[in-house]
Amino acid sequence: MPRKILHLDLDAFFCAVEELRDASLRGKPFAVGGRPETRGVVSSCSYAARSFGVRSAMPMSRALRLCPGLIVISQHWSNYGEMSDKVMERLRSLAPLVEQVSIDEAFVDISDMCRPASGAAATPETIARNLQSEIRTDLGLPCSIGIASNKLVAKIATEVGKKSGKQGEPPNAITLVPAGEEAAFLDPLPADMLWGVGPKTAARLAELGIHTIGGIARWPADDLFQRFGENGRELSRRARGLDDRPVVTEHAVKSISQEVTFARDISNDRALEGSLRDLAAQVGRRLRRVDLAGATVKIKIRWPDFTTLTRQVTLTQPTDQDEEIAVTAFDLLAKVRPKGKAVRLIGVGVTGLGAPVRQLELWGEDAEKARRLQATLDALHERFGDKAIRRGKPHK
Ligand code: TTP
Ligand code: MG
Ligand code: MG
Repeated sequence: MPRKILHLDLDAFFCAVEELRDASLRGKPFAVGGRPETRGVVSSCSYAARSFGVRSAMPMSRALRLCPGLIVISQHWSNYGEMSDKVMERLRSLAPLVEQVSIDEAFVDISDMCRPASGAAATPETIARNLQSEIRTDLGLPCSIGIASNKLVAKIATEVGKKSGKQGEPPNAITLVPAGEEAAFLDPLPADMLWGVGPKTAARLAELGIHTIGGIARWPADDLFQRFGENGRELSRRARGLDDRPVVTEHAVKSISQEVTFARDISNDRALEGSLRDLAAQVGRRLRRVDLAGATVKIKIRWPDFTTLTRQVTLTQPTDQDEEIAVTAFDLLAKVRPKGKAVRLIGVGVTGLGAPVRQLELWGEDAEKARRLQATLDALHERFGDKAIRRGKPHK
């Protein structure tokens, strides 16, 4: 029996949440992201803005040139997290096998719901329609859904649906790929829509005259292996619509990170430490909200010449504490940064996520005190916002 995998991705997610805060934004060209004067980039843009060529990850200054009337809204992270949690909860009440892959996106294995075991089995189409209209009516958010026999094709189905929407409006698409038609569905699509085809691989494929996924599927698999190694073999399988990865519920989130690009390059140690501390606090808060801790702390640095490096270290025990993340990040920074060297971008993240260790004896009294302080700070932040309160200098 082929599986039935549903993939859901919210339409212009951050923008949709902003429209709930301010209904007058509806239908207007607007973007959520950083201010243009601080080298901000677009996080999410409304479908009306997309008609002007505005896209995610584009510098906000460029977005404004493309769309002069663009309204720029700054991010309200806690709202996005809250709405994302509600959507995921909704999915988990639909079926037990839910894999969240990003803040606004998840796979659900609905195979069991479609089996005619006890009386009338639902069709994938009804499941998708009902889910979409519930999320729209109860949570106020538009979404697009793809359904296929595996994750790879379901995700691409969602993307194809989003592209076929009416110009200037959230697509609200539902796209079904019947079992057996995977390869035919993928055949005409551009090669770079296939997972594993980045810009470099796409360019090398184009040199061979391969521009579509079907082109990859028809190319001899041995030759793809010769040219691209193991990835080539995988590409050949995927291009034919084959993917047997299961939907996994645990540790769907692989890493949590936060970064900032400075308006002007920064060489002052204290300013850098201050930024790292802010970023560590955001990472810590996001960890605690989803009840996870990270075993590995990493930093990312971009120098003024745009060269970028990352460094990481694995702790003896996973942490979800701002202070520990910050201090570890300072140490990593001190190791790679020559004194006084200017920095363009800095980021902090954690990976190796798992359940936080909570046993008292492993922590000791000081750690327990620190955690209670952290919980109090979290509660204050929730009530009064980010800048309301912060600790003094970190103790090394
Ligand atoms: P996406 O699902 O990629 O984009 P979207 O929901 O805004 O629009 P659509 O799916 O309809 O194409 O990302 C989900 C959210 O993640 C997005 O609303 C904002 C955030 N995000 C960023 O902050 N930076 C980015 O570069 C991207 C791509 C997304
Ligand atoms: Mg989305
Ligand atoms: Mg998404």
